[in-house]
Formats: sequence, C-alpha cells, structure tokens
Amino acid sequence: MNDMVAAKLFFGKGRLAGGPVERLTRRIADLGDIFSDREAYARMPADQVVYEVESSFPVAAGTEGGLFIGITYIHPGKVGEEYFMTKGHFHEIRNRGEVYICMEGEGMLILMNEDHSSVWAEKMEPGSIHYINGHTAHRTANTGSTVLSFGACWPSDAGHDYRTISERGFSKILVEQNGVPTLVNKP
Ligand code: S6P
Ligand code: ZN
Repeated sequence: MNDMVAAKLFFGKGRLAGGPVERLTRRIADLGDIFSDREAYARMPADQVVYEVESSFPVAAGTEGGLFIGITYIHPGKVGEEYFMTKGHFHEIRNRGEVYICMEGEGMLILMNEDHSSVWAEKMEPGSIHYINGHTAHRTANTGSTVLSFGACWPSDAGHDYRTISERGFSKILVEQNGVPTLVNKP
C-alpha cells in the first residue's frame, strides 16, 4: 500500500488525526484584501486567528480522479458588521465541484457565479450537506457565537484561484443587519 495514502482519518477531540494532515492558520493580517470595512479592519489585532484548515492530500495535487479532504474551523467574530469568513476561491479548473458537510456551529455558504453577476447563500448548520457546482466561487462565514466547522471534499486536480477574488471580491458581502445575516451589495 502506498504509505502516503491517508486511508482512514478520525475526527476526535475537535481535530483531524490518524494520517498525514496539513494545518494552516489564517489570521487578520493574512486577510487584508477580503473585508470591506477598512477602518474596522485596521483596528483588529493583526495576529487574531480568523480560521484554520486541516487537510489530507492522499494523492499528489493535480492527480485526475483523486480527492482531497479537509476540515475548516472559522472562529466567531466580525470586522465591522462583516462576519469572519474565508478568503473564498474559484477552482483553477473551473468545472470542478465540491461538497461541504457542516459539523458544528452556524454559518452561511456564500456562492457566486462565474461572471460575478449573481451571489447567493445557503445556511450551514450541523448536518447540512452542500453541493457546490463547478464554475462557482465559494466562501464560508461564521454567523454564530461559537466555532463553525465543516468538512470538505474536492477533486485533487481542482486547484485554487484566489487571485480573481483578491482582485474583484464577491459582488455581495454578508453583514449583520438588525441581528440578521444579510447579503448586501459590496460598497
Ligand atoms: C478547498 C475547500 C476548503 C477551503 C477552506 C478555506 O477547495 O473549499 O477546504 O480551502 O474552507 O477557504 P479558502 O477560500 O481560504 O481556501
Ligand atoms: Zn474549493
């Protein structure tokens, strides 16, 4: 058996274990291009953790037909009225889809079509399963007061296009309005 293959992983004590797992942490300082309220962003502690991702890559990146798995943990918080969220991306190979399964907390999966003309959102709650079509940018936001965690599974040749989102953003942002998560046009 290929010893690089993470044949079986366990989610225990709130962490992924049992195979080779890569961990990354995104802090406020890493997310300068995603939050809309620049003044509120400047007031945030640069080292505050916004989200963490644990990923397992059983095959080499670019392998056609393989799958990667990961768990994302988004901490509760806001920058101004905008909820803590992931950078968001299209897949480099645009037609590659993905599945998310919410494990704990509450949040929203924010989706945008390829020409940026349409943005919509699905509520995430423990047990909700989300099919993300190819050609669709995806980003998640924590709208609750506890950690939002969700599992993800995506094709190992999908790749990530962060640049398009970094340059143009999503055309709508998710903010709290009267206590309710609301999509509004990007200012
Ligand atoms: C990968 C998948 C997730 C995200 C993670 C962080 O295709 O969609 O594992 O990587 O939720 O989001 P982002 O946008 O910073 O990669
Ligand atoms: Zn993805």
